[in-house]
Amino acid sequence: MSHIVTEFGIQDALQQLGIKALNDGTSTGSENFGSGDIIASYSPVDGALIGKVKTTTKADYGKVMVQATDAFKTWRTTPAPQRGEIVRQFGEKLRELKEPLGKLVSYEMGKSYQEGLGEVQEMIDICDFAVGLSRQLHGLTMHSERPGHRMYEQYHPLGVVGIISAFNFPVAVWAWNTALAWICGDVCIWKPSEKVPLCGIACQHIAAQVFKANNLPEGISCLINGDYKVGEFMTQDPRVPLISATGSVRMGKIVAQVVASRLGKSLLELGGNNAIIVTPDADIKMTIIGAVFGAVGTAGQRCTSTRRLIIHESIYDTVKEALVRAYNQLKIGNPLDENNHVGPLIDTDAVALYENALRKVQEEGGTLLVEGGVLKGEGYESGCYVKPAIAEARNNFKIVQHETFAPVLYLLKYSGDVTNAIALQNGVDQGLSSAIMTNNLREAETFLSCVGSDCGIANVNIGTSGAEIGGAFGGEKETGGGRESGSDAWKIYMRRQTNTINYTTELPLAQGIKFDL
Ligand code: UN1
Repeated sequence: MSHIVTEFGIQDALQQLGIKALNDGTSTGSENFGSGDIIASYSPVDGALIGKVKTTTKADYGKVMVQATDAFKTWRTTPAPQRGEIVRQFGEKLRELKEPLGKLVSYEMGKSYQEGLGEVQEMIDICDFAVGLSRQLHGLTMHSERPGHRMYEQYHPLGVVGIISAFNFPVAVWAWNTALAWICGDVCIWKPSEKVPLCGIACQHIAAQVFKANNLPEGISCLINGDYKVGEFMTQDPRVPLISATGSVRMGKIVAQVVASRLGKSLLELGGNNAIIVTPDADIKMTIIGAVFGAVGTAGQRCTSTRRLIIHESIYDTVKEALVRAYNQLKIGNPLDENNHVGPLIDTDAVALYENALRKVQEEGGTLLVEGGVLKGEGYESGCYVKPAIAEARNNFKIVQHETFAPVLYLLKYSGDVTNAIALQNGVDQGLSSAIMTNNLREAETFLSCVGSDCGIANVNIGTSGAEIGGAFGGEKETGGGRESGSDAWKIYMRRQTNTINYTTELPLAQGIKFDL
């Protein structure tokens, strides 16, 4: 047993979450969820086997679908505020279990414990948001052109919502979707990333307890496990009207096409290639904090991570030197140890992609300012720890155009006014998050205007990551166009119906058409 498991209380956390500790080759907490091949979950923190999970076969999926569709019959007729009450209880359970769940997120995924707690906090926040929303699922009323007629629209539950989530936010992204879908009257089937299956099982246990305590069917929340083939059970299934998928652009293009071929709806939250523009009017201290957290937080594995810094030539050297100084102070190591800033990448495949990016940027003519490299030796036995790197590059390099899910930051120089920086910022295929650091109102407003950033998220004087749940989250272009979480994102989880009611004894037709019999 790894010392990290004991020293950092992982064992207790697993117990509190109802996940049987093992390393003995049997399945954990997954008895109800599958009879297929077994996937093992290894921690990128210390390389230890945390648990094994049975995957979902096509036959298992069939049973899950029966449970889900049955549960939908009960759930859709439960009044929305009562559904909100269930979500409130789920949020309360998350408050109780914030520490163990945050710890599991940190240990299974590799992000810092603080970020693990932050992720659970996002779940709690979206529950609170959804509770209020459960009394506000309102449509509009319109005036009818016909006398004695009333016209309005209302929103009804959609049915079974399929959620496919990525490893980097193993619990929060599911919660953004499921908390809203639940209050909307939908039931959910979730396929978490096969890299973090125990986080999925922990969440399923929490949800199941709440449903049981309220005599509700567990089918309101279903979990399936496995790789993309298991995801295909849902994307191909016409009984699943909405697929919400988070992950790579490559994955999203496949999901979008499969779902569109059966005219289903998809909500896609795909890759980003996020930049911060640093203008001559930027506060340098704030810039460095925002850029460093954006680039190295979650070891550069957020879809909102800062990948490019677009710096004005007049302050380029100042920013560059301050950044290098800050990078030299970064502590890399066990993410459960709060002294460390940066934890491991998710696995050694991710390490290979990181190394590839460093190689490619040099081949294309870039220069490494902070070299990076894979860490070896005590504490780094998992082989997943890398040093955050900075490279001077150009926006048209192929590798700069590509999202590498690792802590590699590209510095790009611009001259002239802010429109040149905006052109660079927009000059990529992705369109998730963007930011400008400036105290100049003209620059800030130009950046936010319709000729400014083309991203779904555009920030002034904060970094690209760490969006709050209250706003709609998502992006344009290859990021997929979906919006999750706050604002009116709930509408995608419902079907809209327009109703016209005639309370007269006449039957006038619209558009003035006469049809006398
Ligand atoms: C993601 O990386 O898929 O804005 C989600 C952020 C977080 C969510 C990131 N609230 O960085």
